[in-house]
Amino acid sequence: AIYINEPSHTFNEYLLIPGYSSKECMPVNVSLKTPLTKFKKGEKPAIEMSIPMVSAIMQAVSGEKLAVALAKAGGVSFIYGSQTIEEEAAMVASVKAYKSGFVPSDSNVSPDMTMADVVALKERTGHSTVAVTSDGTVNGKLVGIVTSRDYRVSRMDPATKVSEFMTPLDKLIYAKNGITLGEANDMIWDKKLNALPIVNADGTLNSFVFRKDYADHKENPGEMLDEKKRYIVGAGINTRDYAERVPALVEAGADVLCIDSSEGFSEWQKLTLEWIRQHYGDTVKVGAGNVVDREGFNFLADCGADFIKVGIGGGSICITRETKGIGRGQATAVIEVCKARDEYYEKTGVYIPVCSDGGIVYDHHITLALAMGADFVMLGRYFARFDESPSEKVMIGGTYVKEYWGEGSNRARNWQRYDLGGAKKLSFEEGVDSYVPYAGTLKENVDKTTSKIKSTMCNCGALTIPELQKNAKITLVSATSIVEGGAHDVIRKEKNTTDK
Ligand code: MZP
Repeated sequence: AIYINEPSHTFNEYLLIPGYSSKECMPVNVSLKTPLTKFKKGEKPAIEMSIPMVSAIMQAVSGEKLAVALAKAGGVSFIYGSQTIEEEAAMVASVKAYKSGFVPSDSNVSPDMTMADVVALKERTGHSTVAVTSDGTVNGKLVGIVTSRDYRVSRMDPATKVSEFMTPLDKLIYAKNGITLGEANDMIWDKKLNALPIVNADGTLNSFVFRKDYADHKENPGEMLDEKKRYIVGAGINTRDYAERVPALVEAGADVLCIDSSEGFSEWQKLTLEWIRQHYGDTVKVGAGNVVDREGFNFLADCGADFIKVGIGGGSICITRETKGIGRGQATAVIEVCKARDEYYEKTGVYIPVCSDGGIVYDHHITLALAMGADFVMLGRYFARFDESPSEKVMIGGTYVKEYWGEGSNRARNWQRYDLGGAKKLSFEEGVDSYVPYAGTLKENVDKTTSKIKSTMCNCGALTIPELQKNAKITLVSATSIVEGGAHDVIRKEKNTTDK
């Protein structure tokens, strides 16, 4: 046997050491954009996400409702594969049938920011118009806009406050949500605007219609603003019925697939990837996994995976380590695989995104996973807690909880995930059936989580995920200092169990 004498570690055994934060290091300037699929040096990935979060390929997590909510928030869901091919394809098709509105502008500032902040924001997003909302978020009330002309003037005095330069609401041309694209376009041209803000009934910003939006959609001026664009959705596949399942999912409109397996360093994954490449070339994007070391990563990279998932045994509902004695501490696995990914990129010029799958307990574990090199994380327990997950919400002991069960539990019976050939059945359980605290809507939770990630990134002096990966300083902590990390030596008045 080969012995690795260094213990493998979990995220909870690490902390980030703050780096230098310049005055540009404000959450509003942080971009969480990240690649989902591989790309060559100098090229762009076929699919990018606005937030580094995807939902687990699980019955209790990724149905069509959650997929739409997560796509709206900028991430991607992978519809679960432990259902018939027809059922899974129908779920994918129903997500694709939703039509998204014009994407809400990510250019939001609050009135008390400076024009230097606006200029930085404009340069980052490329938008000609910036929304000024009461608190700088898309949920705040629209109180004004700052246009390209204002930036030019403000360059002379970047310290000026936005409130002094913005066009206030009472002087503003804006439209109520529900008008047609043709009507919006007429207003844009009549009033010589670059962009028309659209507000919801409660006065919050819904979106901007830019001239470019009209150019992209002008063949259909009657289209209601809420139409045309489709949400990105992924779907899980297995290594048994891919010859039937993949065509059905592609036909239904799946944008990306992922082989769902508890252990991905196998010939079964190679055969699946080969079949997809033979039949679809590179047009069908497919992730593979899960692996926990350099050899596993290199194998799947050479087989042609579009992204590679890391994690064995760390999932909240997973008992694989207890039942089979296989696995690796999630942080150690991510660190080693990401190092292999960087070496592969150096050698081949092909960047294969790495997904850290399972074991995220606190929001800051996401930031740690990213700092350790992951491009995005896959979460099950986290999303299962929300209104949009497919599972039942029940009251237990006076509190609302949602059901959450593993794919390797007798309830899900996803034998294909654990398949090593042989009988088509789950011989023993590798997952449990459980409850998780109910936590409300996806949007409010994802907003809170991403704002924590952005805030930590600012403390580390990073405005993008690649900057965090390059510059983060990470320290192992002792068992005693983990205790010091929570509230201690006080009697807490109350604890919100859903707020991590
Ligand atoms: P978590 O976010 O709940 O900690 O972990 C979710 C991940 O656990 C999934 O993405 C999947 O990789 C893994 N999983 C799903 N079912 C089981 C099981 O029954 C499991 N053992 O380990």
